[in-house]
Amino acid sequence: MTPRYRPMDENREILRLLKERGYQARFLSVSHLDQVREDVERWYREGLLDKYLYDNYLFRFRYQVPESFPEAKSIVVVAVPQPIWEVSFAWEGRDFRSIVPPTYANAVDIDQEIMGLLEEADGDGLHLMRAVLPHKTMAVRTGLAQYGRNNITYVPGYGSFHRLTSFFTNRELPDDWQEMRVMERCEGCEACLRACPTKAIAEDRFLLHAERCITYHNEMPADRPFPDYVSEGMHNAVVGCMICQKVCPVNVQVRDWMVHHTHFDEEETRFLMKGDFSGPQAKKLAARLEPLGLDLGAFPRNLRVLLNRGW
Ligand code: B12
Ligand code: SF4
Ligand code: SF4
Repeated sequence: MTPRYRPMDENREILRLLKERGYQARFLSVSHLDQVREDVERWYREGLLDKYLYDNYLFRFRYQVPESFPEAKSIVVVAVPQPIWEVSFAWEGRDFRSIVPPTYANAVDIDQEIMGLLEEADGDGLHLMRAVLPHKTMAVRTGLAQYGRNNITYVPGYGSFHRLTSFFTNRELPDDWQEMRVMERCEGCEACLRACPTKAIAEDRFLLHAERCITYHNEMPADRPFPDYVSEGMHNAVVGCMICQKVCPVNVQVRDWMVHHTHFDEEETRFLMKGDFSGPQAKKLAARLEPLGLDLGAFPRNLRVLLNRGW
């Protein structure tokens, strides 16, 4: 029987089922991993990346073929469209609505779905392994996405409303490696730069001042208080921040794409606000939060500021 996969799959047949789901993808050869490392690490060497950010997010990237997968030849980078998820909380007799931005939810399910679709489209013998690598850098380096001035990536049709993920494969696939590109629409725009309340997006450089981003602070464990320059009125999501994506004209078609996800009743909200997470109720709520990409670690701090400001 002729295998459905051909070496150097120029027709990108391997992506057939992903495309049918509206997912976009590109490839790079593992021979570029040193360059991917350099794209990120040079900023750290130059002292432009915060040490906490590096140690907690970037240090775990592995810019090499995994020891347990020596036959890896290429990486497939995938963009999966995602809406804003609406979450509501009953509190003092009223319902408060808030959001979880695109990309937090369903990470594990999405990876599993993609692996299943790639395997099904390829036929026998495809091996895949999740890549712990900087997905944005690889998405832009393959032309899958372009950077916005806000340092977030944009894909055709869905703007920045997508989750990125990548996988090592044992296939030799077309190499999409190219120069990094910023969207043409950013020229003369600056809407995100003006709107960013903490000046994480700044005039002095393209690279985000990540340690000033609201997301950096509200993703930290809840025992870390917010710094003074992150005031209560700036908070706009249970975790993360949507300000620079909401004002972006490229997102005009997706910015109102919101789907209701979960409601926490008065008793559950009270428990989340208490901050003492022991017993069976904690387990139950952790399970409710998990599909949203959240855990109890962000509570009660993040919810308290939202309820205080009346969202
Ligand atoms: C660390 C991290 C954070 C940190 C730091 C963010 C940052 N910009 O580095 C914090 C906690 C602040 C954060 C926040 C957010 N994050 Co985050 N985060 C990550 C993580 C783990 C790594 C990102 C990374 O590689 N940073 C290192 C820096 C150096 O890389 P970079 O940001 O791509 O910056 C490049 C450009 O600045 C470029 N550059 C610099 N100068 C110039 C000049 C020119 C001309 C050009 C072309 C390029 C260029 O060089 C850099 C390196 O390539 C990824 C997951 C992953 N495994 O990749 C998710 C990820 C990037 N995050 C994501 C999201 C959605 C967010 C938030 C939007 C969440 C939210 N709604 O609140 C915010 C956005 C903040 C922002 N404006 O960037 C998504 C992005 C999806 C998308 N559409 O882009 C990712 C990919 C998660 C995912 N699986 O989908 N995040
Ligand atoms: S708001 Fe303007 S400058 Fe910022 S990413 Fe969007 S188009 Fe680019
Ligand atoms: S996510 Fe919010 S704080 Fe972070 S860069 Fe965008 S607007 Fe600024």
